[in-house]
Amino acid sequence: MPDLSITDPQIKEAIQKEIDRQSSHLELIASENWVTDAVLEALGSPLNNKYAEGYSGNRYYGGCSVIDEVEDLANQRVQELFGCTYSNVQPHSGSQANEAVYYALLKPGDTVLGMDLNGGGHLTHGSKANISGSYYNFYSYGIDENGLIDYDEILRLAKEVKPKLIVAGASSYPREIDFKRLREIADEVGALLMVDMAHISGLVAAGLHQSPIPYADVVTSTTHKTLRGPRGGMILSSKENNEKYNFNKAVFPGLQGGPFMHVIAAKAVCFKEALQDDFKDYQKQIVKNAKALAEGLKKRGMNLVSGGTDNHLILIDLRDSEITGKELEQRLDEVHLTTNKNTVAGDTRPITQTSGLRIGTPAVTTRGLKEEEMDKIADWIVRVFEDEKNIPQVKEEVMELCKEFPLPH
Ligand code: DSN
Repeated sequence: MPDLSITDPQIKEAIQKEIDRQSSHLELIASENWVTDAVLEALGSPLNNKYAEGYSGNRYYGGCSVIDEVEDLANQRVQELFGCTYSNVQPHSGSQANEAVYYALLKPGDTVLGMDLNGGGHLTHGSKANISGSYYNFYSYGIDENGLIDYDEILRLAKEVKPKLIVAGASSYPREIDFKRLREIADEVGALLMVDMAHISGLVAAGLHQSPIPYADVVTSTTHKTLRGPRGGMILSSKENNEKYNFNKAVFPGLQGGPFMHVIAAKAVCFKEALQDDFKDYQKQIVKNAKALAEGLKKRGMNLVSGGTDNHLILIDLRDSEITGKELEQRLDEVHLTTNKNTVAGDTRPITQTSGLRIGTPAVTTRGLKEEEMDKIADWIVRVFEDEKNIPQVKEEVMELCKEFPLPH
């Protein structure tokens, strides 16, 4: 077979350019990571070629015996990893997993209580711009003046709006979430509880964050953030709940057609990696790095939402600054520090500008950076924030560090 450089030099070149960009930049987007060569090998395998609509032992296509083995392995491993009795590894993304759960549990117009986008929630937690906010009657809870989830306020709201479902979990909340308390609130108002643990699933797998599994009726996640697997989603629950709500049917044929078997194989590889002891060490380092970065930013005068972090991410609060989230993101891009602008609670700027900047440590931790380097990153962010004239010098220093820490493969 001819190489891609012969059959499609434009795409080959684009891939090489992206590899070069990833090598020469520090990746600080909280939802991104580096996968192992093993995960990439499964993703690039001929399993891509197989249609397998249905589930193991009950497919709509012939030739699925090997595919069944792969999907069974993925399910066994993820259930061992998170201590649950049901999983569905077919959702193509976290958003698809969330929509499938809504489809299984709700009817259009049903009332749901989820976390507001500005407080840290995800688009699929009821944003008007998303199908969730359009098909279902979503109400939102946010964070208090200290940047923390106010559980009493959630209870008050839940009593007022009487949701059928409470959605917990977040995309930009830097603190640990109390799932036990949310279960109590759900029980008090007779609601179901769904937890979207996409951002923190690696921390949960390593036992560094309270697991939602014992408390939620159903848990969704992506597989590519702290969990460090291929891009994709999954649903976790109990056998009994799947019998009751039929999550499988909601995923297929409800929402999706054929599963991406190469991605499911890569998920299986990721779950095996996450079951190893060194995965726990990796997750511990992610949190140590985030704390060191938060301290480095704070001691240099930056405001952080909630004053710090318990997990893998930090949210810089720029509401008092003339510089918007977008401007800081652009300045940091120039020095090869990749971050993303983010709305924050009380944000008065448009979503295209924002008053926040989200920073995460999973990818740089995979690259081998530790607390010492986190302090350097804090210093660079603050120098670039304070004066654009520092950009050329900081860029040089960032690129030097990138050379010291080559990509893991
Ligand atoms: N888009 C993801 C993130 O960056 O957090 C959430 O799905």
